[in-house]
Amino acid sequence: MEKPDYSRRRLLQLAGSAGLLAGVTRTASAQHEGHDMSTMDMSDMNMEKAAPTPPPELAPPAALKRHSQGYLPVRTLNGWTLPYTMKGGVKEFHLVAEEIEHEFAPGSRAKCWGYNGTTPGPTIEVVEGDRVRLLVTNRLGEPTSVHWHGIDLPAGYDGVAGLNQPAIKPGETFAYEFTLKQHGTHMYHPHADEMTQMAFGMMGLFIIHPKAGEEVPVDRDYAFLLHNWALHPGTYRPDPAVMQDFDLWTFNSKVFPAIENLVMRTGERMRIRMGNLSMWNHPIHLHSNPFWVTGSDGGRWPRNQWRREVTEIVGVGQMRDIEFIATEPGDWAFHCHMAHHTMGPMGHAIPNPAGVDQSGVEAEIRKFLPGYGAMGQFGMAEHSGHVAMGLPGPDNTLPMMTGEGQFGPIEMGGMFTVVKVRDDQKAGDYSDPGAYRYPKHLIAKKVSGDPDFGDPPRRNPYGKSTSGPLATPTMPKGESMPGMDHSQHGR
Ligand SMILES: [Cu+2]
Repeated sequence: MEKPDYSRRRLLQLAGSAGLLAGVTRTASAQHEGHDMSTMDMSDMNMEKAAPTPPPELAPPAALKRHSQGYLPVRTLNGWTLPYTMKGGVKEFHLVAEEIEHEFAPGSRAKCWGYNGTTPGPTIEVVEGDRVRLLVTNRLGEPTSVHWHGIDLPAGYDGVAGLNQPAIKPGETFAYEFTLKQHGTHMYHPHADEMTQMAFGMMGLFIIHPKAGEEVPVDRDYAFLLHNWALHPGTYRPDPAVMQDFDLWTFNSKVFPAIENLVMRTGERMRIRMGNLSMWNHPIHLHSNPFWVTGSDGGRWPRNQWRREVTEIVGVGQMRDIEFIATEPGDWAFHCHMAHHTMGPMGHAIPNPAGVDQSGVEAEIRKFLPGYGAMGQFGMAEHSGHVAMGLPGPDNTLPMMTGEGQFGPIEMGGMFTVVKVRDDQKAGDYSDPGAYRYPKHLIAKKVSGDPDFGDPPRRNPYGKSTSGPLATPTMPKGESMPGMDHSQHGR
């Protein structure tokens, strides 16, 4: 197999990523409209106007100011908060279930279903004690309903079609009305043909702030939903029949590098609220110092129940709140720890190519498929190099690995983003501060290019490597691998 030309590869990667990053920046800087909508008068708007395609792609970035009821609004990652209308002391929200065009990251779009023009739908944000009316208009071709997940309400508003109410037929609007008796991080989603409707993206966050405020205030409050999608390469509709082998793993229906970064100032307290409506549990891991797990659907827990962790599993159908005080500035990875959940689409049924010299096969296949490139002999990292060199993949799909850092490919996709901690990030400023500038004396650096450098203790090596990358191990017939020799244990 031919070794890639690293200098050319790097150049092309940088060129390729410039376009990608431009797209990401546009998305990330365009999420946030002012969240205090309490004074907005929308009462005389007709239905078409009251439930427009939302403006987040057009809205300028804005600092979040406190709501007139005293709470700090959440920042929905890559998302938005639904404005409401006050009607006789009732906060009225209007959701519209509809088909939408959605982009997971530049290069991957699909016909999805969502609410008010987006997946996830807009965040509903209210205060404990509020009375709310939730209008739901069905613009889909099949019946739907909305379940207010985790919310303490009369059974007739729980939203399970057939059990709690007749389904909302296409064209119909239903009203749900109740008083909020609790606070916490919650969700909403359909409870009619939910396998299909959730697989297509129908879900949203429902945040209830405590009426009495919070004993330990937070400076930033992020929220997102975890989801998975079977959007097979070359197709434009998610496949709802898939149960395990998903192609896309998302935070708020976006994959890295299109997921917004989380930003904060050193010393600030950040809360991250996460809900899971996917088909897998996700161990969410934050680099830097440990966080506290402080809450769930059940609201913010008493302080003696807070737990110090670095990874927290968000189970299917669960919510978890974590809180974090940044002590070290820098760019910190924040991702699901299931290694396949930080990857883009890939086949799961191919034979394992690791350690296999495929150069002969490659030459044979090129006779039929010019430009075919074998991959995987030394690991999968070369995939991002192939992508950077412009090797075309199927239509409408993302590379298995993508994302570019200041030192090279990050080789992640899916459920991955960066928490950016800066000493000089202004309070309430959510704009991306750019790549971290590392102090020269506080960064790992190369001390040798010789594979035989030093005299490290090694157990059962294949032999002293002589040059370049690791020699491919060869195993004489009839012998067990040295690493599998159990008589060596404990030596
Ligand atoms: Cu995961």
